[in-house]
Amino acid sequence: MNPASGSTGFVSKSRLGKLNRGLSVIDSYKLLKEGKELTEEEIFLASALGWCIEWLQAYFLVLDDIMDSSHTRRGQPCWFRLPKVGMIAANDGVLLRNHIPRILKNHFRGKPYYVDLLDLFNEVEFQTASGQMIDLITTIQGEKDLSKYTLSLHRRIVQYKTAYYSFYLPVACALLMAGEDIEKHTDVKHVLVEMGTYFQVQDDYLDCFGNPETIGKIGTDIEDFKCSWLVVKALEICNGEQKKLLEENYGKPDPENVAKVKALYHEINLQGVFAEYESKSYEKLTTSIEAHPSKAVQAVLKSFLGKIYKRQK
Ligand code: GPP
Ligand code: MG
Ligand code: MG
Ligand code: MG
Repeated sequence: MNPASGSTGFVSKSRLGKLNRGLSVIDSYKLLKEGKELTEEEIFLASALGWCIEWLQAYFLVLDDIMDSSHTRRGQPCWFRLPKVGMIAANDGVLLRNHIPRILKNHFRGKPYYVDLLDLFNEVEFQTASGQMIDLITTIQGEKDLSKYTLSLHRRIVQYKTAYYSFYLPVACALLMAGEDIEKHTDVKHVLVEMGTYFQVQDDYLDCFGNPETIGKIGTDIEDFKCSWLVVKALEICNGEQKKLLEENYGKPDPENVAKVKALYHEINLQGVFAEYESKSYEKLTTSIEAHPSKAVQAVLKSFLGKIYKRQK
């Protein structure tokens, strides 16, 4: 029985991943085909690529939760938190990752775009691990200095750790399947990276202001001294006294310190600042999408944006 199903055998939706990234490959491919009925083989192959992205995501999350000392994921304890799992989770992560080249070899070996697919997954994994590295080394104990937390550092982190694998990768898979040269689609990549940046700002926002029941995870960014969009914005807005409060309380595990940071976020109305950022980002992204010459590509990008705008989870 699936461990998520409990005694009823019924798997509650909130305890599963949303599969957004995987499903986006199929959606994007359909839109690129402009209404032409897909063959069974095409649906199968697009689904296989979608699953490759889901394995990649599972691998990242299992390891990210260890690195972030997180507690819950998808409404359950993080995998490494299970007493019988512990650090075996690190090897499980590697096994999850190994599904990707195996699936690609099984189903795409004979395709003209096989090498490009392998290269794409390798490159995106490298970008993500590089972003994760910057995310982690900015929080090193003993070097806790909030003055380095700027929007440009935040942007670099989130672009690499989130945007490439979550947004560019599904569309790049669909483009390769459609016989396109992805090197020629730098404008599409640019819009998707912008969208991925907006998506991670939402993730940072939900870490503090989201409902753990809905997002399936308990935030740890304040405790972990993360270069979150919230702390960067707070530092921009705060007066001297408020900055001192942040310096004294940010990055400490004690719930009392965390509560003080959250109270400050409320006091300076970070929720309002985020709401404004959200609508401005939506407008900017829509303008960039509408500037694209292909209606099919516009449809792919608009469908992505529609899925994440004002998301609560
Ligand atoms: C999201 O950061 C980034 C990742 C999941 C990439 C991890 C990359 C590795 C190479 C392990 P996050 O920590 O804010 O995500 P969440 O809020 O879901 O924990
Ligand atoms: Mg995390
Ligand atoms: Mg992380
Ligand atoms: Mg997060």
